[in-house]
Amino acid sequence: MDNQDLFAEAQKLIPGGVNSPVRAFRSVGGAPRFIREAQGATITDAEGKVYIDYVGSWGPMILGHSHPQVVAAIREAAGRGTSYGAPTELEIAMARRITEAFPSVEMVRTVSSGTEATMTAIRLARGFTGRDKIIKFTGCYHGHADSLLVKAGSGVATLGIPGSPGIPRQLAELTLSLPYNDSETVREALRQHGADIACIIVEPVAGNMGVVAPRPGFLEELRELTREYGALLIFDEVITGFRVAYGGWQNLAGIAPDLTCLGKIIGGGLPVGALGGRRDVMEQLAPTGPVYQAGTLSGNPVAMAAGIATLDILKGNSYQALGQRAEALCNGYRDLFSQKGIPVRINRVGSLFTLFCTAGEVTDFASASGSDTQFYARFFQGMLAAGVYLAPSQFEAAFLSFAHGDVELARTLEACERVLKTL
Ligand code: KE4
Repeated sequence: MDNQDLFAEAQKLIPGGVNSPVRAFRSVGGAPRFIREAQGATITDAEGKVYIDYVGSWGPMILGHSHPQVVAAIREAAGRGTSYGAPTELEIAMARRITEAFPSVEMVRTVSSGTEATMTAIRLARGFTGRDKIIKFTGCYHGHADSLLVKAGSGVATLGIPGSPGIPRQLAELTLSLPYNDSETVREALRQHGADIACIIVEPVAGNMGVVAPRPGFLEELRELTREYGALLIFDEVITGFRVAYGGWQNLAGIAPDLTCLGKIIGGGLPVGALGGRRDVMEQLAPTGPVYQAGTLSGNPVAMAAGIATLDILKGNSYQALGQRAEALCNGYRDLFSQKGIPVRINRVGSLFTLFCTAGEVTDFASASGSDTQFYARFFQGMLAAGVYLAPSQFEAAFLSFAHGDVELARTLEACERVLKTL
């Protein structure tokens, strides 16, 4: 069957035909591509069409798809059993790698998704501080736990869902969502509610409104303010962890949050999330403390093997070279858009970037929302037809992998040049 037929079939059995909303191509139109396999920098759909992939499973595939050493590690682990529901040496090995890569992380709990990591982190912050209110930032997305689906980014922003039905008002009222990069509003919120704020959770580099870098000083001010008011600072590094550096943004910025959330890359493409941080906080987690959290497949041995293999390869790779390649691609895009007189604002941090179809700076969700999402949809469809698979939403990041070489970058820019001529 072709993509259209598969999509029709899938929609009979799965809401929207997808198991995660942003995959549905709702904001860019057309039928999503049903992927049959992926190798290196490319994915192949059910019709046998090959695309240069800039989604990379939304971040995990930084080494490229089907990396031989990662696949071998998965095969080897699976041959010894796929899940035990008991501790393994692999979980110690994963925890050691994370604590060595993140100096602020003294202890780690692995879970099965980024959502579980952030959901647990705010429960832990509430349990540790005895406070109920939390602060997040509008356009940041931290997974779909109830308290965090307030003015969220990613698929919530893509689909224009104001919040989400199903979240009790009394709970939603405990979440304050403030403008990203605006520490004055944070200062004011803490002046009013400081004694009730359990934590501030932030994407240190926002990836879910499209890529937005922190204004110099913004994160440092959050660190100072949380210390002043006795709230915990949580860095949601699910995207940035092992993406922007071997470690996270915190290593580059020299900031030590109290808790860090991870996911995506640490699973090497298998379901893994993790939270870690200060020992005195983490020890409040069951069974050493009263804050409960659990998971049947937490620390799954096959997922650990995939993640460990991925991290061990990454440790020897050059993030600087990856960033330079991303910069070359973004400069190529900028030149082509400029030659056509089409406004574009490209925000890039390392191998993470977003082409915003707007002329002005994009520094928060309000400015990101000023982008021409209709133009983005036309550009997306043109690139897709030309064999380049971009994020099917203006409010997402593009992810470059170590498997994207000069050939892939040249083909991408050739496609862009052809597509812009048609728009
Ligand atoms: P998951 O539960 O999807 O593993 O992770 C949630 C999450 C937490 N924190 C950040 C910063 C995240 O970006 C995410 C998930 N990212 C989205 C893409 N922007 C996942 C893609 C999807 O929802 O299908």
